[in-house]
Amino acid sequence: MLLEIITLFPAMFDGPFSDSIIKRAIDKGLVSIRLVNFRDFTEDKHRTVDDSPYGGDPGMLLKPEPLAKAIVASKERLGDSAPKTVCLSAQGVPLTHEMVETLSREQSIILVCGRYKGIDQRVIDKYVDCEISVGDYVLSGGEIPAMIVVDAVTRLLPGVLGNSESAGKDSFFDGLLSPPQYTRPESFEGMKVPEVLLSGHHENIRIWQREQAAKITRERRPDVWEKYTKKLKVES
Ligand code: 4F9
Repeated sequence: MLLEIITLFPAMFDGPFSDSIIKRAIDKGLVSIRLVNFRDFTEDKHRTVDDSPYGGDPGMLLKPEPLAKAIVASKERLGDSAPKTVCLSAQGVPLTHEMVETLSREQSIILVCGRYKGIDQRVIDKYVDCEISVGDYVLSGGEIPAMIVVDAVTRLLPGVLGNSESAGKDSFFDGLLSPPQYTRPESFEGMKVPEVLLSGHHENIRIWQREQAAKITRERRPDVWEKYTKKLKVES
């Protein structure tokens, strides 16, 4: 997969992309990530990327020309007639595992990281396919959300995870949160590992894990629980 990330702060990505699973995926040639600083697409002496919004609201907006030029340059370089172009913004649709799976099947993706009060709407209308939010809180920009998308998508690419890490049993894979997990020692600061997990009775262990997963999903994420029960009804 080819990724191009359009940002004013390419150095923010150095750390997260130079360790662990993303680094391994890059080293194996399974994903290639190019960082593009759209300030390089300005043409004025001051390399201006922002301007005040029409309508008189306070704060600054990203002006359209440098961003649009950077997106067009990425599209040309990718050689994909229609690379998925995604903007990270608080106005986006909330990211879900299904969206991550869909994105992981793309040949190439352009991620556009907004800053300040956002981006001139005409860039979104003409050049962006979808806007994604990673949660209902305001961040300083789209860079960390872009890292989240890259992490979530990269681990689904064929060959990235080894067998022991396989994505199949992760939270949300089967629509529920993961049950609590334990490792050695059997007793830690007076707290015991639940008896059933030590029993060696695989059927009972699975039943217990299902019950726990259902319980915490119901309690903590009624939204996820509702989606899960609806899906069960459709399937039966
Ligand atoms: C982007 C928040 C994606 C949540 C970008 C300010 C953002 C965001 N998800 N907030 N700029």
